[in-house]
Amino acid sequence: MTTNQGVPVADNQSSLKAGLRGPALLKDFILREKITHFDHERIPERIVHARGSGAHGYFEAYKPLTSLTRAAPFQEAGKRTPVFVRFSTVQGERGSKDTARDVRGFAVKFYTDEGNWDLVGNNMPVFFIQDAMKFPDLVHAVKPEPHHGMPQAGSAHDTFWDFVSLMPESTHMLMWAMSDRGIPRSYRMMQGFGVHTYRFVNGDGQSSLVKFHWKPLLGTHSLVWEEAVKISGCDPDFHRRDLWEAIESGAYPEWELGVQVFSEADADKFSFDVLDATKLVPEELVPVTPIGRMVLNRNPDNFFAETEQVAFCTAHVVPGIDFTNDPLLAGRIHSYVDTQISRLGGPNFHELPINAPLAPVHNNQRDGMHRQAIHRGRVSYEPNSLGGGCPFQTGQMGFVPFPEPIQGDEMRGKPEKFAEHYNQARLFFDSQTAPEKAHIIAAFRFELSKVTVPAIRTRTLAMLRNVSDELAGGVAEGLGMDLPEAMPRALPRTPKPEVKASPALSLMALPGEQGIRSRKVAIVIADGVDGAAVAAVQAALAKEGAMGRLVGPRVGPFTTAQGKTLEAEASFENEPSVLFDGLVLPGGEGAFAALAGNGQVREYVQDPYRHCKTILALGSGVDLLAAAGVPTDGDDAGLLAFAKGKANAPAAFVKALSLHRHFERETDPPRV
Ligand code: HDE
Repeated sequence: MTTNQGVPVADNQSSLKAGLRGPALLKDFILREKITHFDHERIPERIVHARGSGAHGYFEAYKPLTSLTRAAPFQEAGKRTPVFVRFSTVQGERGSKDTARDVRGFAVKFYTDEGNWDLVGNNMPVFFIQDAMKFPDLVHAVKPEPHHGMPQAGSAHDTFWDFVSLMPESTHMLMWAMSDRGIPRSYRMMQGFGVHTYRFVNGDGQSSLVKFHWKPLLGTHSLVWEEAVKISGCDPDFHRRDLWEAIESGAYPEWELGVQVFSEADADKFSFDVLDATKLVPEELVPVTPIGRMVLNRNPDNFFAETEQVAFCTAHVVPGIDFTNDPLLAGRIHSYVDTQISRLGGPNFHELPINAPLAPVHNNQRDGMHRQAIHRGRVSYEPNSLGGGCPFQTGQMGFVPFPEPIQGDEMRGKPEKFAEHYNQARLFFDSQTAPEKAHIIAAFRFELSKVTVPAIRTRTLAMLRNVSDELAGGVAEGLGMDLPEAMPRALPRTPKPEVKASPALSLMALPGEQGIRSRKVAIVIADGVDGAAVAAVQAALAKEGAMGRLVGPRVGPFTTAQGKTLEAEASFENEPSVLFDGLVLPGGEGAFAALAGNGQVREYVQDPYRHCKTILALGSGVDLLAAAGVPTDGDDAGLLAFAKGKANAPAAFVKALSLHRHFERETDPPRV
């Protein structure tokens, strides 16, 4: 062990004192160096997206896209570009819970051959506001209220709803945020979107407009609200742990990158403006073409050095990728570099290993806080002759901005199509399945029930009336309110939307291609449990890449009916059933009788039932269901109860588990 100066440390246990019971001495430079460094261990957290988790991986192109773009990752089939991805929540502070109802960040840094490209997106394809001018207002409104610093990581409070109910442009995004997308099951099970319309530019300088989509191979899946609330108590790191464990176990999460490509002429004809980030381009209007896949296969070595210090910037584009005039994007191009300077303590954050491009860097920028590079020689200017002219500019080989013609006079304002706020909100709501609609209504009801100022609730309902009376009526009923008049619209005539229903907007549209891979199932054991049934279920799960975890009244060994020992890895107390995707009560003569009277065990069984998860009960396990008040007589595809056992029960369980949830069981309020 040494000090930071490389001096060997003889004693790392005690400070230097004048006598064993005497005062500590100022000259103890070893103690002072250690404490001073410790005092400065924290850096400012991100203003938004403070809480996040990251992973390394690669992007692999399916085929060359040279006719569309000269961007390095898309030039050859099979070309692999290293990436670092950071997923995040938006509202909460760095230590806040993972399962808050919130938008999730989905930021990808591509270390391309021609420099770093950051695609800094979200898990929702639209945003709350249209113009960067409103971002600080939005964030101030949603963050904990300034007088008392509450609530943490939650939008269910007055200032957020006050702001959004005065900003009808937020209506569409509110639909997404109040939908199940706001409480994903896992970072690995969410879509990602670039949100803004970007440009592809090919080698001839021709440009097309492009929207980016990430599609998870595991499908899109979510939690239910009550489950998310309970998880936030028993495992605030739920999503961080899930991502970490999946990668450690070799179940590498994978996404397909797709693009919607269209021309400016197409865009001009759309009923909405593609520069408006509160609008998406329906897939039924412009299909999504898959262009490659991303695999995350390595956890960071050090959370701080990589996940915390990674600096994503929308300004980081490479030749072949360019911006459009989206006014929200314009603000972001400025903001991200600026924020890194204060967060990472100066302009040299690009030298931190996680931010450094793999492509070589040559320029005449010098000095500044925390400079790592040692520039040699006396030339730090261009043009020069003393350095042989190096480094010299690259001309057409370099980043050449797309020469977009400038139109109009300088002014503050918005194009007319920006004033239509409800067509796509309605499209989203109408395209949801019945349980998803019910969840949206419940989410609005919950959030607004936390709003203390009645006028804010009324104004929000007035806004929702422009989306759907089914939605507004459901929310009003849940709040015991009458429906107000609809909020007046800005445009006298609403542009006619191209698409009336977009099934792709439902989470159910992407069940995934990987079945139950990496899902976690709790298998309850106790003394006397049927060890053969446990083994059969575990084998069936393992075959599909899922994990059966033995949970007991305590951790440690239990004796099976067959006289063998099974080790409970977890207990009812340390891993409540909300942390699992499914539950198995394997049976065994008398195994569960002692548990039936226990309230904690009843809750262990009731929770997955109420959260519409798959449950398998065999033999005496069925009695435990009954003791928990779970009805076993109904027609429920997710509740497999076989009092006399059943040979193919494990296979049936695996099949039912692959459906993720059984919302046909759901009653609201829940019936157990
Ligand atoms: Fe961000 N955003 N943002 N944002 N954002 C930040 O940058 C900002 C917006 C997004 O994992 C900050 O490094 C402005 C849209 C992600 O490190 C900051 C505006 C979208 C992340 C910032 C927006 C995003 C950030 C905070 C409106 C989806 C986390 C710390 C003009 C497309 C990246 C930081 C990570 C982070 C500013 C709007 C996504 C302050 C000014 C729209 C995923 O610079």
